[in-house]
Amino acid sequence: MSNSDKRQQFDRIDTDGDGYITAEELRESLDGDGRVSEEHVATIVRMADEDGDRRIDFDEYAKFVR
Ligand SMILES: [Ca+2]
Ligand SMILES: [Ca+2]
Repeated sequence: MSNSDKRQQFDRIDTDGDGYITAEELRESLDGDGRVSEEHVATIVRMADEDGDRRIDFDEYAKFVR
């Protein structure tokens, strides 16, 4: 995936446009039909979050989806 594709995905998930994906935003993007649990989303954020601020910035996202 190219960096600009990732950027587009990232921007789609980051609905408030602050440059960070929160668990809430991620859940909304994944949770089309209410089947994604909060726990599952929290696990994804923990795996992707490298600096421990509990948000996913673009660098973290780009590495995670590589
Ligand atoms: Ca955001
Ligand atoms: Ca982070």
